[in-house]
Amino acid sequence: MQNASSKLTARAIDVIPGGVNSPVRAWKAVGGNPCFVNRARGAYLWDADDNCYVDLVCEWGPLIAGHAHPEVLRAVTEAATRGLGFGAPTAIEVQLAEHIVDAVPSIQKVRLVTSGTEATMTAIRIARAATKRDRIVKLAGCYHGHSDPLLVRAGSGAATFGIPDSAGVPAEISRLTSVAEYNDVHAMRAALEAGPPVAAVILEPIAANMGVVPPLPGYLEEVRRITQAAGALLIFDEVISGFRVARGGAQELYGISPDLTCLGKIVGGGLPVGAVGGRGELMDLLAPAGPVYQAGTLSGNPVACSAGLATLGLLTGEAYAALEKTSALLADGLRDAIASAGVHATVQRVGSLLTLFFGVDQVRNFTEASTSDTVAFARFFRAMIERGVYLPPSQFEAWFLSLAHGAAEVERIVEGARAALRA
Ligand code: KE4
Repeated sequence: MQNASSKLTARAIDVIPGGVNSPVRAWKAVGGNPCFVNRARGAYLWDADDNCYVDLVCEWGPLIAGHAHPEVLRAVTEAATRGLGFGAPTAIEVQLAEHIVDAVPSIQKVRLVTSGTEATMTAIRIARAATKRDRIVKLAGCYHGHSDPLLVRAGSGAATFGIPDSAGVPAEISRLTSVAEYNDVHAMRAALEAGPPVAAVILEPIAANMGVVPPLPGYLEEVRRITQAAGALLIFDEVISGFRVARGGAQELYGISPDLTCLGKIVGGGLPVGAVGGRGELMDLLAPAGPVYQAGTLSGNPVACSAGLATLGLLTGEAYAALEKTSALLADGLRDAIASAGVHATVQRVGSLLTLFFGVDQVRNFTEASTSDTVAFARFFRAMIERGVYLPPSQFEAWFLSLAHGAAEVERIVEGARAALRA
């Protein structure tokens, strides 16, 4: 008997490419039919067949306060009754911008957009305008959204010129992006030196798109130093880590000051908001203050901003302490389950971001991440879904916890993992 999700998949595939509006949702990496989600609250979501799961995706990070938090719903409803958007400046955008400026050490001014992709795309354009240079450097395994300059992977040979990582990206664009290995200062130096001067280095200060890979001690400090020496701007893509690992993000956690910061996810509280921020003289390059064009019909949408502001308002010191406690409890429980099952796997965690890697002892970069056992992960994913635990459907994603996850949810996840690892 076809269940509701598979019926919806059949309909979706007829009218939406791959049946989804973002590829990772299709479960290609883990197999099986994706669950269509019907509703969610707190740490739980229910699919179209009313199966209940404890959720470790949390919309890929935004829902750090949990699904449908009453405070956020109240703010959104209140904003919506005054109108959904105006294409004109509103007070709520200023309030959100002021909150971001207050929270993130290196941000003096911020432009609100509607996605992380727009934020990183804009940061690259600002850096190119500010330095009058064209080349950029990104890191293998770091993902910054789907703009052409950033859909690039390492080319062959010492040139370290990038090659397109997607059809439809011109080789001429990719050649302007060099790709280096994460956590490798020599590779970063080589990429900076392997061609004309570089406008910017962009990286996730805590890599979370190859699974969670923390920066090695001293790595970020070295990257800050050599970009400064090379006259290249340092762009921290904190779309995931921003407001996640600390109120001031990874730059507060590690005490590094980038030139530009990209935000997304949590700053929208579940609705579409992205942001790019930095020193005033860099940000004032953006139109209408300066010559760098950037625009958006829904940028700073007041309803979306109200969800973001309400969410940020919930992120107090106590909230981060509670998140840390729950996340540590989960990581310890998973490590214990791995040891009891005698499975070759490891857990890597920074704050409330973690990944369980199969078939490896540690992951410090994309080359090592690529040796993980994705078949084992797929089997584990399916076993966890059957036990009511909804994991990100890929080995190379982060698990996200929220303030709504407590000891009971950790218990359910760890018990599910014990059974799944034995299976
Ligand atoms: P969006 O354009 O998807 O809002 O943000 C792009 C982006 C930028 N930077 C980082 C570090 C990111 O992780 C992302 C998007 N993250 C993925 C999950 N790894 C979003 C999920 C999806 O693509 O559907």
